[in-house]
Amino acid sequence: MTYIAKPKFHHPSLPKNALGYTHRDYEGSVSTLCAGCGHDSISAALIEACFELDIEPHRVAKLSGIGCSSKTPTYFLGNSHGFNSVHGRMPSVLTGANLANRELIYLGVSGDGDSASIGLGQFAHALRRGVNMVYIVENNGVYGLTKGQFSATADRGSKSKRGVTNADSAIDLVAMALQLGATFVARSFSGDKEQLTPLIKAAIEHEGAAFLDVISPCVAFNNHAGSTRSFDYVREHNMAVNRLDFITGRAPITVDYAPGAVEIIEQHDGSKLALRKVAPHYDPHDRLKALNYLQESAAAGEIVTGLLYVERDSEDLHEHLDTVETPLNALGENDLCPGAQVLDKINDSLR
Ligand SMILES: Cc1ncc(C[n+]2csc(CCOP(=O)(O)OP(=O)(O)O)c2C)c(N)n1
Ligand code: SF4
Ligand SMILES: [Mg+2]
Repeated sequence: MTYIAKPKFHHPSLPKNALGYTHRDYEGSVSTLCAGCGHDSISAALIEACFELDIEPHRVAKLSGIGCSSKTPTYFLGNSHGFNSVHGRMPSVLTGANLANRELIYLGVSGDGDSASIGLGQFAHALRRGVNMVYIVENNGVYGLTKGQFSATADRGSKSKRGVTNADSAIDLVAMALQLGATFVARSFSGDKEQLTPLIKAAIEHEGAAFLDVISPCVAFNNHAGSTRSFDYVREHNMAVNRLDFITGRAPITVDYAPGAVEIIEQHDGSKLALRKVAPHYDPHDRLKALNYLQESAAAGEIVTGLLYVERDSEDLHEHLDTVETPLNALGENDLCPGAQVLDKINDSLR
């Protein structure tokens, strides 16, 4: 793989965040993806979200599988931890890393091929276990890296670049995430940075399994007439149910909202989400209704985007397992090897 170095020079007037970092400090290598690929816009939104949240880059761990989408962690957060794993195996590697050190922010970056085919089982179990992470699928309906075969998320009846019709039913990862118990579920579009950036920020601050399905057109293999993942198609059929403003715990709510138009949702860390309802009757706290709404809208040919579900009192895997707060590599010998008496006590309790 080739890496293109970026010039080190920073313009002195670049805006800085509370840590004194500029956007440049959150960037990675120059992208080697096709010009115009939706995935690059998602990288840009991730950079923006981490800059705006004043995240120290060393607190982030990026994990991915295989695919053009899974290559993208090289192109953002170059000063963070990263692990490019095996095709479809990102969720288990992320789960292991998270169990070993809960102090990091985990970004799992995957593709529709990576998560809906070879990695479908891994996707399912990471979400049902409530691993504290942001799981992003950069969904283009094809295997971009291997030259554009239909993926399992491609709609039945949609056409490939060569005109072949897809006869298989599509897997809707959002519907699956809802059914599997993810506590934060959203869909967005790589071409809508205004919607995507606050969703990423909210997902990062969410405690538990946050799933983000981002429609991300592949300009090389799936951006033609007959595709349901092209820029034109998604723009025409995008139906946002709400718009999100992310407000950190420190900042008072200064925006003046019309009464009834906005719901304020508090998160564990004190941050707040101001949810502006576009579809007035859509309730993002009702898992079952969300599932129904999605399926009805899909049948009507609409692509529903926005914050689709959020659980107010979410929990994560560490709470379920009652694990120790300290990262495992920081535990001393006395903690790890508490002696024969303690071992006898444990053995006795199991007899
Ligand atoms: C075990 C294994 N099987 C198959 C492949 C071939 N392969 C590489 S990437 C890919 C699919 C990528 O599709 P997706 O996850 O949607 O990413 P995109 O390139 O579309 O972003 C496949 C099948 C592989 N690398 N490893
Ligand atoms: S092949 Fe498609 S998914 Fe891969 S970089 Fe090019 S446009 Fe993006
Ligand atoms: Mg893909």
